[in-house]
Amino acid sequence: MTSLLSLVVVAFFALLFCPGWCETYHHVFHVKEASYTRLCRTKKILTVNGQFPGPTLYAYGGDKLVVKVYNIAQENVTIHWHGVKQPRNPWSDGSEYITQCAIQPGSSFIYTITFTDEEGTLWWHAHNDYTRATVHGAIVVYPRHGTSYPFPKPSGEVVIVLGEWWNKDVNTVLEKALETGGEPNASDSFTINGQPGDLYPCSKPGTFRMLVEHGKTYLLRVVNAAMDDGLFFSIADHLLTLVGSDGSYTKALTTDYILISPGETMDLLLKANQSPRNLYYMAARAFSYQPVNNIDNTTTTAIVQYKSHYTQRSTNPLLPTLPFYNDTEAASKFSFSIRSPAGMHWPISCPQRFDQRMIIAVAVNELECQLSGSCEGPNGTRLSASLNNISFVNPPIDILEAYYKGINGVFGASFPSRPLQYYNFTAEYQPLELLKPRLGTMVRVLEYGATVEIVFQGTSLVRAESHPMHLHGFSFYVVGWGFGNFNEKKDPLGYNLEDPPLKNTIGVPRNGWVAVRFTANNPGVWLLHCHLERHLIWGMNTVFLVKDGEGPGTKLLPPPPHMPPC
Ligand SMILES: *[C@@H]1O[C@H](CO)[C@@H](O)[C@H](O)[C@H]1NC(C)=O
Ligand SMILES: *[C@@H]1O[C@H](CO)[C@@H](O)[C@H](O)[C@H]1NC(C)=O
Ligand SMILES: *[C@@H]1O[C@H](CO)[C@@H](O)[C@H](O)[C@H]1NC(C)=O
Ligand SMILES: *[C@@H]1O[C@H](CO)[C@@H](O)[C@H](O)[C@H]1NC(C)=O
Ligand SMILES: *[C@@H]1O[C@H](CO)[C@@H](O)[C@H](O)[C@H]1NC(C)=O
Ligand SMILES: *[C@@H]1O[C@H](CO)[C@@H](O)[C@H](O)[C@H]1NC(C)=O
Ligand SMILES: *[C@@H]1O[C@H](CO)[C@@H](O)[C@H](O)[C@H]1NC(C)=O
Ligand SMILES: [Cu+2]
Repeated sequence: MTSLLSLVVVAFFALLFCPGWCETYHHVFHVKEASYTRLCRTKKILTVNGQFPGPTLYAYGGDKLVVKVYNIAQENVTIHWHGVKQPRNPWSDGSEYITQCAIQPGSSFIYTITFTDEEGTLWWHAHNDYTRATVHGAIVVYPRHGTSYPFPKPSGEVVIVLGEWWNKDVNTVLEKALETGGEPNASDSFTINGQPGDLYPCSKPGTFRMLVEHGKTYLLRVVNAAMDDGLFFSIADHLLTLVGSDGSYTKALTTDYILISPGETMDLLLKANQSPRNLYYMAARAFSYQPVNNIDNTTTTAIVQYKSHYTQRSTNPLLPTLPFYNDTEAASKFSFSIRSPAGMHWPISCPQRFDQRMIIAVAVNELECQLSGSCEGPNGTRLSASLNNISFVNPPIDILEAYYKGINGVFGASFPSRPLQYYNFTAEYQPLELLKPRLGTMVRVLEYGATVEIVFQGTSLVRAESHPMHLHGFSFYVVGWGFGNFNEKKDPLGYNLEDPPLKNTIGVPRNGWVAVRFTANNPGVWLLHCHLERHLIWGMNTVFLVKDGEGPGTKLLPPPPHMPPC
């Protein structure tokens, strides 16, 4: 009798999450070193299955992937499935010190990746130290069986992974930065599908080529897997039509360039409607406010080539014009034009009211130098970063384990819902006494089902920058943004609650703010962080601990049999 009842309950939830046919697919990832030659030199990098970028995973809406990760390299690794909500199962989220300890050399771990409403393009990447520089790949989620895209089916599709290449070993870059307290060295090139492209030395033969047929439309699934820079991206003489981002569809938005922050994905339709006789570059370049000598100001390219015997291969491809590297207007204009489809077939579930509003000040900070000499941060200090003035300190064991087993002393629960101190967040000059953060391992506890608004307030402490904020375990609706300080009385009046885009990563405008809303209906332990890797390393993160709900299907799942030990 009970088993019959539980069968009915299971069938009910299977139908709820998976009205069509859903499948489970198995994959094996071997994390290992491989030799790659770029920019005239050969070096060993950490890869999955020897590939850079790593393998693309394919699924249909509602499917499940099971990935067994063997670490046969010399260093620790964890893998995060960026943008997959993983309902009730943070055990497979892959963030080191938050939901698991590292998979150490010689050991393995099985991740279960459960898709629900995600469709479009997502990605996976390592989530410890600087390993994600080369350990990453795309996830393609086709429409759930029996459904279709909200746009005409394209004739073909191509995954475009934007990345970075360092001539030095990335671990050395990180170690050096942490040791000296200064900025990590900028990369030596950006890459498109692992290739720097024609404008870099020794790179022409490998340049990625996309072949198109005149008159056809293609879907570009663009992922920004770069570590430290947003990227402007464009294709010479061609318009791009955005139709999806971060695993959700959008209203069609036609543009001649896009801005894509680290962590974001963009699904773009490309109509091959220009002269087949020319070659066209697709190109990407940094969007950054780093001091001039600290940014990689180079341009990566790939070639769009028409399948036609008329193509004059000897001609130089046309280069698109990209916005200038510090063009805030161009960045915000694109980012905040994105909208949800929000029609009858694509209902949105944006909370119209909220149980709590959090205001989170996002800041770069300074700490005292701990070297005998002076550090390489501003004025001889050591660089740091914080959310609401708390610079996150990694705990000795992961927070999820401590929460699940009731182990005390690993984290505190007092992450403030507002800045403890109000100041002119975006002032041109900041008082020096504000620059030093508190250190701590603080989480914010959320009740199951609470509707939450977060206003990310950019600050000019140390240096005003644009911060791509990413939340694990959820997507959120981006309901408002502006420059300057958030005004709690006036600014909410201008919110878009009609067709806000559903995202998992959003760039906080430089010296500005952005407001997002979500429902805390996914019990577990979920990381919130800036997706600029150097800021994450410096502590620009916190954790939401979402409590269990009352009813069936609202509680954290038990851990798999073998979690990696610390
Ligand atoms: C960083 O760049 C500086 C100057 O170009 C160089 O001297 C230093 O060796 C680099 N450090 C690393 C770790 O790449
Ligand atoms: C960055 O590159 C662009 C185009 O290649 C160039 O116009 C600009 O002067 C460069 N900026 C710096 C700071 O090097
Ligand atoms: C953008 O860069 C240019 C040249 O490097 C500089 O003159 C200008 O002040 C910068 N703008 C901002 C807002 O930083
Ligand atoms: C905050 O600083 C900005 C930039 O310097 C300035 O324009 C603004 O007036 C200041 N706001 C207040 C309330 O002082
Ligand atoms: C952050 O906290 C430290 C230590 O309490 C304090 O000195 C500093 O002024 C605070 N900064 C801000 C921006 O609140
Ligand atoms: C560096 O120190 C000078 C002099 O005390 C001060 O004016 C400046 O704001 C400081 N800059 C930073 C980023 O700490
Ligand atoms: C690898 O992970 C283990 C377990 O968390 C940790 O004890 C060790 O220090 C890590 N090694 C490195 C090099 O980070
Ligand atoms: Cu940041």
